[in-house]
Amino acid sequence: MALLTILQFPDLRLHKVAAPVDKIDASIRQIAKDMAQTMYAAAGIGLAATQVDIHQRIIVIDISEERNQLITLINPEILWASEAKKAWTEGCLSVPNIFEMVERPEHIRVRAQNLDGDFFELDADGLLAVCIQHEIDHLAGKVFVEYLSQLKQNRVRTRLKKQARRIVS
Ligand code: K1U
Ligand code: ZN
Repeated sequence: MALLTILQFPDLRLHKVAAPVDKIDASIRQIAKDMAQTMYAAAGIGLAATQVDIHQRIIVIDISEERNQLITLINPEILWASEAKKAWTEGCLSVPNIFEMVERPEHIRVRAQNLDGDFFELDADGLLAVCIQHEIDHLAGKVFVEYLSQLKQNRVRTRLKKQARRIVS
């Protein structure tokens, strides 16, 4: 297993669109394992392959407090999203120390494949629904700060630049 490097916003590679996985083989299973290890090491609740510069439709998620309920979604697609929306505070391992409210559909149904290639459907609400939508956005090259007003996005960029300067000095 290996820890992967997480790309940091505004790295342009975060905006690449991920391709579908056509064969779920040993190399895909290894990527998913490494992604899970990277997510746990970074204390995140989700990670999309895009964030580790792998542009294939692979997501790992674990929202459990015990950190023992790993969900791997290969080729995830949202089948249905509720009209009802809810705002949650989101964070992102690619945008460190920035937490902002984003409004998204409250309930979703997702279809994906597991590591054996079997299709499954998942109904999600609450934090799981938020996290799945956030990760599927990454696969489309979208970072959560893009939901914010231009003014807030500029403030985020300024805060990230200041953080980076603090780390260097
Ligand atoms: O995509 C990522 O970078 C992972 C991200 C997932 C996420 C968290 C919160 C809302 C939507 C998506 C994180 O894990 S950020 C760090 C974190 O553990 C966290 C932040 C806020 C609330 C709960 C957890
Ligand atoms: Zn993220």
